[in-house]
Amino acid sequence: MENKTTGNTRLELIRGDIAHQPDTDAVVNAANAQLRTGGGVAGAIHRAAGPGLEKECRPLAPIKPGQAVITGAHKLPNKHVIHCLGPVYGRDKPEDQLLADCYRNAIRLADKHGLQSIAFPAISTGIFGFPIKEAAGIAIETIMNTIPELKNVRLIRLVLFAEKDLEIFREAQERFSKPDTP
Ligand code: AR6
Repeated sequence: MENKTTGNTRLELIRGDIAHQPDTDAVVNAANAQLRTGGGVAGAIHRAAGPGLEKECRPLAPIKPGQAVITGAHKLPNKHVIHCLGPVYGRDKPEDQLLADCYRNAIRLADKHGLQSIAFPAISTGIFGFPIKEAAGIAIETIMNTIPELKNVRLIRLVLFAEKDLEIFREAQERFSKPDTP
């Protein structure tokens, strides 16, 4: 586990399942535009939350790439689910800015709702095809640059499904904290 503290907010990188983060106020869903259950993260979250989540989502859809919306967590152990639509790599442009918008908008939404902790998956890096190394750099940079404006969020956790993805995110964190290292 890798921890970095900036001001009063900690960024934590772990390997795990986004649907099993009982100690964070919110978990982020890598959603589809219709906020329906799907594969990957969305499948895991909707399965664990139960059908009430999709019902609550219905009037909030469709959402646009980069947008984030908040719902209850239903049968998940968290208080809320924040649903983000990541960009489809090669289709939704500019994809780097849209991915940054996801992280920024989700964190701001959590902060606005007075939440203290939020867990993210690696948005867009599965079915949506965003190269993981590039996505990791954008995620880390956006999170670190958003931290100074936060009033409530004290923990931001990135939950990586695979050990190799965790390594890539750790390297991105190193690059961010030591930008001059080749
Ligand atoms: N916990 C943490 N990470 C996971 C989990 C999990 N349970 N399952 C997969 N990952 P994806 P996207 C990783 O495809 O690319 C859905 O069908 C996975 O290895 O879930 O944003 C939606 O309905 C990958 O690194 O999200 C959308 O249509 C990352 O999480 C579409 O897929 C994201 O993979 C969204 O695609």
